[in-house]
Amino acid sequence: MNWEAFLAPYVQVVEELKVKLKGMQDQFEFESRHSPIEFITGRVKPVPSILEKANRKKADLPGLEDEIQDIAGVRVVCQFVDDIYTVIDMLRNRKDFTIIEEKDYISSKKDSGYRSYHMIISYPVETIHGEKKVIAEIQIRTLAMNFWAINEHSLNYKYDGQIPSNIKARLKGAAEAAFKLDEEMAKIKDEVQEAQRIFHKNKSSR
Ligand code: 0O2
Ligand code: 0O2
Repeated sequence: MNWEAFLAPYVQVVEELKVKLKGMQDQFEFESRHSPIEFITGRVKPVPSILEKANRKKADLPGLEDEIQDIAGVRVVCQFVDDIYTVIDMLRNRKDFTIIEEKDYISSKKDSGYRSYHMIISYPVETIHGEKKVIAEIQIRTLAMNFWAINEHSLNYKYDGQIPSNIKARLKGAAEAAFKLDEEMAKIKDEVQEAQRIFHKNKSSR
């Protein structure tokens, strides 16, 4: 298997999506509007993780591209929960890819406590052999959801997916605390945005 050749279109998708999403973020800033996007990250899944997931899903190499939907992954991190829905609406209105599936782990969190909104998209990439449709996953989450997920992810690595039950229980508690933090921040969002508007007005009238 020539992994470099296989992964090349995925590398391109991640790069293109990062540029496009960062472009959306910049436009909000040019217009002095609150950007629903705080930051963007992305990665192509490392080969050992692809093989491990293929094994877990009992996917054969030819079917790999359909079975593993997050070989190309881009993450959009937002300040507030309702920013997530603004981002979702903007993504639904785009014409440069099609949405295959949406997974709402915000209204129905996973057993682990994981919260996030996932969009699985089909993204057309131009290759020297013509257009290739590549499946990619966009994860949209708040800073608090992201903080929880990266810590839980590290622990999963440490314990090889078998997190001890006392730590699992703590993680569930931490997920609830992150959820409460998002709720509390939502309540003062208007205050924060009004302060930002006043700040911009004063700055531009100077
Ligand atoms: P792990 O634990 O093995 O995942 P940049 O130059 O900043 O654009 P960079 O530095 O290569 O890009 O990485 P980035 O985009 O900041 O990502 C940092 C970490 O977040 C990486 O973890 C990625 O695996 C993970 N990550 C980022 N975006 C996604 C995504 O959309 N999906 C998934 N599943 N993971 C993502 P590490 O450090 O490789 O460690
Ligand atoms: P990594 O290391 O981040 O790349 P499905 O076919 O829907 O059952 P799949 O593809 O696992 O299976 O979909 P799902 O559950 O939507 O998860 C896709 C990605 O979401 C994961 O990729 C993680 O990045 C993230 N995710 C899902 N559940 C959790 C969780 O409980 N904790 C954390 N921290 N992240 C989660 P990978 O390939 O599992 O991992």
